[in-house]
Amino acid sequence: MNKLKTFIALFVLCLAITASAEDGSRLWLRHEMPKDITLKIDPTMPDDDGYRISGRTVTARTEMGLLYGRYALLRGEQGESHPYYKLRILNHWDNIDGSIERGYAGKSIFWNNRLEIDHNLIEKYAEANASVGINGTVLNNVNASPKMLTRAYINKVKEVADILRPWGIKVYISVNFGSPKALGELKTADPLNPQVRRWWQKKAKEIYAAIPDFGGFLVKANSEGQPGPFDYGRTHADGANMLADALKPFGGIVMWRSFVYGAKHKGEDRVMQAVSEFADLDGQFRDNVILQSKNGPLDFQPREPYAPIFDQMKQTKQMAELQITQEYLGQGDHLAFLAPMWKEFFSFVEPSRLVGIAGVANIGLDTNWCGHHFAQANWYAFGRLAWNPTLSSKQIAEEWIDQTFTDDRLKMKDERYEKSNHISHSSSFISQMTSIMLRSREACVDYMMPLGLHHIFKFDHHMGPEPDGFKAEYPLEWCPIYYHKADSAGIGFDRSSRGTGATRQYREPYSTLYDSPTTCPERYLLWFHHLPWDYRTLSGRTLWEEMQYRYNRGVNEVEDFIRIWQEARPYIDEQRWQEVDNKLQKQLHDAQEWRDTCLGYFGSFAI
Ligand code: GCV
Repeated sequence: MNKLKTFIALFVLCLAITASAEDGSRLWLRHEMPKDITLKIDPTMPDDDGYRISGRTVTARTEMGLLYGRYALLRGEQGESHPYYKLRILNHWDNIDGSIERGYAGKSIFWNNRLEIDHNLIEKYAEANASVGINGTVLNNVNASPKMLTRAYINKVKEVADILRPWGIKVYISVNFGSPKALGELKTADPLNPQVRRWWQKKAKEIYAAIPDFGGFLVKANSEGQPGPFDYGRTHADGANMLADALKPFGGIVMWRSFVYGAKHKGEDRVMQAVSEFADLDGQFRDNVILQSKNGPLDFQPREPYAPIFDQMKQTKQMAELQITQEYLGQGDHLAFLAPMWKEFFSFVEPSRLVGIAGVANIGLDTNWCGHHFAQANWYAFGRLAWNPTLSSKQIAEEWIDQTFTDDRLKMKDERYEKSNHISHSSSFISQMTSIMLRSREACVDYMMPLGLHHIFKFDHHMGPEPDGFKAEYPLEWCPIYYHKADSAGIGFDRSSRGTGATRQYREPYSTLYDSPTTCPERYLLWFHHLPWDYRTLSGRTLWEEMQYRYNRGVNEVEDFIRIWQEARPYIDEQRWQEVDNKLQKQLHDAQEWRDTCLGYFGSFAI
C-alpha cells in the first residue's frame, strides 16, 4: 500500500516538474528529472524518513525517505541526511469563510463558503511541502470556529487528509476550547466536568473514524478573547490534559499555545506574561501535550530576543512557532528572507530543547502562492530548517534561487552574465540574489525597529508606522506608545531589574548581560532599556544620531536591492522581474515612510 502511495506521489512529481517554466504558479520545483535514478530500501538505516544519496542512487529505510531523497537529489544533495524533528508542521490561520488572518496571498486554499476542495491545487501544495520535508499541517486558524468540529467540516478535513497522505503529510486542526458549549450541545466547557470530557472523547472517536492518522489539536486558549480553562477557574494544564486524554487512545497530540497576555496577569509587562502563566505548571502536562511558543516573547516582531519560556519549562515538551507570513515584516510587499531570523533564534534556543517546529503559513490562492515571489523562499526555508536547523541561511537561499530562477536557459544566460561584468567580475546571478536575501531582514529591522525599538506598527493591520499610536478603547499592550516610552528624557522600555524585571526570566549569562545597557547587545538596547537621547552608543554616536543612522541605513539597503535587481533584469523572465520590481518600489516607499515618520516623531523629543 505504502509503495503504491509513493509511486503515485513520484508519478505526480514527474508531471509537475515538466510543467511550463513560465507558469506563474510554479514554485521552486522545476528541475529536469534525471532519468536514471535508482531507489533502494535499506531496513538497516536509522528508524526515520532519512535518506542516503550516492551518485544517482537514493537509499532509505522508508518509502517517504525515498521520496524526500528524490527531491534532495534534484537539488544536488549527496550523502546521508535525517530529519532533526519529527514534527515539521505548517499552521494555517485560515478561516472557514475563506479569509486568512494575516494572510497576504489571497484567500484560503482549503476553505470557502461552498465547502469545495480543489484537489489539483492541494496536490501541488502537498508536493511543495514534501519536497522540503514538511510532514504536518493545521488546516484552520487558531482563532478557531467551533463549526470545525461539526460533521460537514470533519468530512472536508478527511478529504484533504486523503490527498495529503501519499505525500507523508498529516492533518491537524485548531479547536475552539468552548466548542461543546458554543455548538449548543452542553451548558459548559469546563475541562473537569465529566460530560465535557466525554464530549471530547466522543469527538476524538468520530474524527479518528474518518481520519485514522489524524495528528491532533492546536489550541489558543484564554488569549485575545478565545475561551479557555480560566473561564471555569481551571489551569492551562487542566485544559490541555483533558484534550490530551481524549486523543491519547488514538495516538494524537495537543499543541497548546503559550501566546497569552491580558488574562490572569493583566497589567504585567506583556512580554513576561507567558512565563508567569506557565512556569508553575511545568511538569503537570501529559506526555502528548506540547507547549507551542512564538520565537520571541512579544509577537513576531522583525527582531525580538528569544522567548524565555524556552528556558523556564524544563519538564514540558516544547515546540517553537515561527511566523512565515510577514505580519510585521512588510506583509506581501517587502522582500524579507526570514532564515537569518530563525537561525538567530536557534543560536539562543538549542534545537534539541524542542520536539518540533511550527510555521504560520504564508500560502494563499494567489497565482504565485505567497503574494511576493520571494516570500516563497520563506516557506522553503521553514521546511529546510525544520528538517535540519543547522543549515546555513546562505545555503538555503542559494538552493532556493537556483531551483526557482535558474533553469538551463537562465544558467546559460548566467554565464554570459558573469562575463558581462554587469554586477562585478566575480559575482554570479545567484550570489547577487543571495546577497539581497541575506541582507533583507536586517534592512527591515533597520527601517522598522532599530536598536530594539518595537511594536511601532499601525493598529490592527500592522503595516506601516504609527509611533504616536494610542487609543483608549484598545488594550494598552496594542499601543505603540506603551512600547517606545519616548519622552524628553529618552526612549525605550526599561525591562531591567530596575524596571519590569523581564531580564530575570532569562537564563544566565543572558539575564546578566541584558540587564545592563553596557553589556546588552545593541540590537536589543531599547527592548530592555530606557536611555537618554545623548547616551553614547558603541559607534561613538549619541543614541539619537545612531537611530538616524540606522533608519537611513535601512532605506539605503532597499535602494541597493533595487539597483541589483535592475542589473539582473536580462536574466529573469520579464513577468517575474516586473512583479518583484513593483514590490521593491513599494518597499522603498514604505521604508522611507518608516524613517520619516519615526524620525519626525521621535525627533520632537530628542532635539
Ligand atoms: C491568530 C497576533 C496577531 C493575531 C494572531 C495572534 C496569535 O496578535 O496579530 O492576528 O491571531 O497574534 O498568534 O494568536
